[in-house]
Amino acid sequence: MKLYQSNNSPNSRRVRIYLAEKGISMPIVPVDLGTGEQFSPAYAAINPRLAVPALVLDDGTAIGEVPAIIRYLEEESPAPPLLGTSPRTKALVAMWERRVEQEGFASVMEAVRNAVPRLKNRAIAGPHDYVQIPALVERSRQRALNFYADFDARLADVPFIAGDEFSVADITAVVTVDFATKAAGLPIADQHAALKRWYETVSARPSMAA
Ligand SMILES: N[C@@H](CCC(=O)N[C@@H](CS)C(=O)NCC(=O)O)C(=O)O
Repeated sequence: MKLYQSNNSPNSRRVRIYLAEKGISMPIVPVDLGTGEQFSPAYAAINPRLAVPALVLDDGTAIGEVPAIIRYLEEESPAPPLLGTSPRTKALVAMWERRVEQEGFASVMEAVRNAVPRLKNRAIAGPHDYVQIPALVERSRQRALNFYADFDARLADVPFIAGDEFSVADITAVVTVDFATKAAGLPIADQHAALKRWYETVSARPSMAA
């Protein structure tokens, strides 16, 4: 197996953290988004969506999309479990991770991609060009702030996003907070004490350096 990824890609970081949590190592192939390597014919043959990360199996099968990559790795290496263990916890992890992705990660991504000058015609990653819509930025930032407030309320009741156990939902949420802080100037506000407590606990895990 090989992982095609980029060091400054938040989606790639989700997989790198997952691999570190599981203790899985594999060859890492860098894809330079700065020079547009994702558009090269060689990479398009691996992932026609022209996005990182992509996992290539020994038989040549290429898997794109972070949740699909993680699903494959979890089936192959179930311990320690990061996608839940029972029907109940598997569903809860899937629900919470999807919520983090849609309400948090996607909002921050939209705020950044519609604002950064070098992404002028690349407001959405993938094979099609989309112009930026500056009016979306403020709404996306508001959605990100609502994500913080809603997940602060959630984390007042439970230690981790999906409940009692650390899971991929926490990985996606940490990547969201770090990306929001660095790329959108949206750190967690002091008033969100539960979210801050959770963030300090989970970001101290060695995997988060990945
Ligand atoms: N839904 C995809 C999103 C992948 C994605 O958007 N990756 C970004 C990097 S974080 C990318 O490849 N960007 C290339 C570009 O902007 O052209 C996934 O889950 O893997």
